[in-house]
Amino acid sequence: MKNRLPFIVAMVVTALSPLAAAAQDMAGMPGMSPAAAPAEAQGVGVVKAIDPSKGTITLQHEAIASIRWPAMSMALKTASPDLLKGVKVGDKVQFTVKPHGMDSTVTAIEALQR
Ligand SMILES: [Cu+2]
Repeated sequence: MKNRLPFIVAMVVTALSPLAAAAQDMAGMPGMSPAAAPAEAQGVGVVKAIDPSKGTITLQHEAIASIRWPAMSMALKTASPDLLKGVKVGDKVQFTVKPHGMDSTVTAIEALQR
């Protein structure tokens, strides 16, 4: 994951942007590369851990074809700590992610039927 994600981001940038050459160099640098931030994507996964102090949630998510993410377990930042209140470890969830390499952010999340 740590090695593959920047490559995946670069692939997405290459596919979407005429500024790909410049954007690849800055992929993963928060705020530096608007071209490296494609539209939000929908994912499904299982909550493996929640860290309220960091505002992160670890999801074992399925592959997300639209942003070329393979299935993996990863810790994600959340747009708001409130997002963590409605879910718990073990929940199967549907989530919205704003992909940006290791700084990808969950912007919405809800538990699916248990
Ligand atoms: Cu992932």
